Amino acid sequence: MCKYMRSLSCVIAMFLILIIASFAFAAPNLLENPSFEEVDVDGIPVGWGYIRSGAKEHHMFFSVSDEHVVSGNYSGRIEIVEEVAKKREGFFYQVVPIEEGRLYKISFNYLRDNIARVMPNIIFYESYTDYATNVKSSNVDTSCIYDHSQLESDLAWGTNNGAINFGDINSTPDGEWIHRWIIVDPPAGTNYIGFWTNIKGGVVSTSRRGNIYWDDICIQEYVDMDFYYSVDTDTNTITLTEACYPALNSLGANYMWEWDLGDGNTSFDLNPTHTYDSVDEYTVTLTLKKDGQILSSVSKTFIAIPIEKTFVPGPNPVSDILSIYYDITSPASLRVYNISGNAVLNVELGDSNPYKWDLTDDNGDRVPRGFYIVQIVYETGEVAETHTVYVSN
Ligand SMILES: [Ca+2]
Repeated sequence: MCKYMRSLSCVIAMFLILIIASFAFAAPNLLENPSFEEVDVDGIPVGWGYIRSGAKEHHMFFSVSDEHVVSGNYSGRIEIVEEVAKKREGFFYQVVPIEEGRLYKISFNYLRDNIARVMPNIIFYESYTDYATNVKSSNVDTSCIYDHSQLESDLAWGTNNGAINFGDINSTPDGEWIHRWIIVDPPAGTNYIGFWTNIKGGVVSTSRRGNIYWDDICIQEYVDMDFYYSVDTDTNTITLTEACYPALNSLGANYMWEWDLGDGNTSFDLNPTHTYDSVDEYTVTLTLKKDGQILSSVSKTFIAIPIEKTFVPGPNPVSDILSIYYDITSPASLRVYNISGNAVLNVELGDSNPYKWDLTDDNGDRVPRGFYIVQIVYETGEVAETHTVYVSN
């Protein structure tokens, strides 16, 4: 057992503490006329097909409205006219080509005015020529739902007849714009996504008349951008590791990623390593481009703290065992304090190097998650060095 097996003095170690994460997405909208601003001579929004079923032409009308809008001058409006005691259903729809193996985010807004059921539908097609000529995917299940905005407690995205949908049956009040989004993971073989702004006027109440308004609908490619970091205190480098879904290196040759390391350096590696050379706050941004256009990005801000080492605790953050390599010149003890300054550990150093702390305190209890002050203190009372360590769980 050698107390002084490593000489670490005057080496700069790099510790990074994550502060915040922020996200930005800029993928183009695949829909035509997503805000219903372009209107043809018949008063129908350009780019949107419309279908009525169970209703004759004078039972249901498709148009735009300038009474209720989220943006611009118009929204898409479907009006149900009281008349027929049978199932009536109507929707604006649009179908867009997509790429296999990608996520897509669909966001939309609707406002109900005495409409019994609002039922947006997302349909996956293997092939699509028109409303009557297409092949739907037969593998739609809840695994196609990657994420979605929070829903009222009586609502849930589910599957029905090969589509993803939910039925808002009076879950939301009349007269208010409701904003929602969902991220879908289409089944293999899907080449088109259709979005149906479905309403069902007659199923719940056969005598209702009312309007439904839709505005600012968006279908965009989505990459769930994320990365994490680890610090190697032996080589004094940080390794940034992409944790995106789909994985960046699975996307194809027309995709390119770039790391802005926040100190003027950039990297095009998948998992770059880097050393910062001064104490500062750095924002690392991972940006993904497709065909030269920014698709999405994620940023995280760190504080980098370079220090001279009498000892090196790692890994940091730690969730299991904290290894403390030390280089002391006379008998000393290791002391750990919580962020309130209360001592949680006090042990003499000397029998083994590194000292391995199992994250339990002097009473043998596991310390809670949080920041801890780790010090080596000589018998004389002189503090050799202080480090901050984050116990992550
Ligand atoms: Ca609009």
